[in-house]
Amino acid sequence: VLTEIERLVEGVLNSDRRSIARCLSLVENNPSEAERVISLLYQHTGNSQTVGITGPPGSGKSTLIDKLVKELRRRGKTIGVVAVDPSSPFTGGAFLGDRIRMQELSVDEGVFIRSMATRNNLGGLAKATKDAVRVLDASGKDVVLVETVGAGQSEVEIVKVASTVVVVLAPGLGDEIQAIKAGMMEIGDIFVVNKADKDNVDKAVIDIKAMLGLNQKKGGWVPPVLRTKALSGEGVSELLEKITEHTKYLKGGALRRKLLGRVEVELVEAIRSRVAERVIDDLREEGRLDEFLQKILEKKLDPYSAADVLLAEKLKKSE
Ligand SMILES: Nc1nc2c(ncn2[C@@H]2O[C@H](COP(=O)(O)OP(=O)(O)OP(=O)(O)O)[C@@H](O)[C@H]2O)c(=O)[nH]1
Ligand SMILES: [Mg+2]
Repeated sequence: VLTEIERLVEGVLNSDRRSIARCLSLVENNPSEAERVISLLYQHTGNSQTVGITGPPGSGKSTLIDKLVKELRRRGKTIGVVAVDPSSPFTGGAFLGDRIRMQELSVDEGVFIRSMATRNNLGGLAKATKDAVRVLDASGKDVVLVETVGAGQSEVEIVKVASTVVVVLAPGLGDEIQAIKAGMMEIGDIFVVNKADKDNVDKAVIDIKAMLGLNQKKGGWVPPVLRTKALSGEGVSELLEKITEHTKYLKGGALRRKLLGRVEVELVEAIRSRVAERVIDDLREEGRLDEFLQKILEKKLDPYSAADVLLAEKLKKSE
């Protein structure tokens, strides 16, 4: 007999929409159940092409994704989209538009769109996003697109769930300056100057190329700078060609290195959170947590020494 979680996982693997939706809700709202689901799905992941779309608020990311999805559908691909919106104050205006677009696309069986809630802290959101991508990947989508607003460093981190990162900028508005600040120059594999129907496009392209020249590594992938008009769809198929080119480049060896680095970070994170949880649970059970907190507050103990003491205790107990 299958457990409920096993049935859910089987549904996802069969690309059942309802199972995917339920699984994504778990990932978002129930971290411990989510870990069980991901454990079961894990061996079925890694087959999708994952593409992060990031950039300053309002640069046209959602409009571009809408056009990318339509073009990919024309090419017979199935698609998952995760829209992360950790900074809703910026995006208030665009959200309704996104919703309408999403409804339109979600009638299509080959497309699954999910927007992630904003109530999580950024760390939790990053983890939930990574797992959401895994769910869509395991469900058999050919391509998974992730939209994040690149407004701050931690938001930029989120997009690292993707193998290919597309940075979408728009002319004017000092976006270029914003981009350096947020570290977008380092994470972009492909740069897009959207709203190419506007003035100052050439200047934006030149600026970005100049900045890229500064931190370019020899022998690696040279990030192209493209122009798009997301509203009309102009430049979208060129963007898809570049994404495919980048995927091919990654398969030449760079992907394994990239993924090994990420797997290490993830393993360290998982150990860290489990150890912390166990130590704190013990303390709480024994009714000693408050005592430790008070001591630290009263400067009788510092947090680092407290951690050393508690870890030593825990290790001794488990001998
Ligand atoms: N002129 C022009 N406007 C565009 C173009 N692409 C998008 N826009 C407009 O720019 C505004 C923002 O577009 P969105 O696609 O919502 O931008 P976004 O980057 O997803 O925005 P956030 O998610 O809020 O960060 C909308 O009013 C779009 O219609 C374009 O190529 N040219
Ligand atoms: Mg958007």
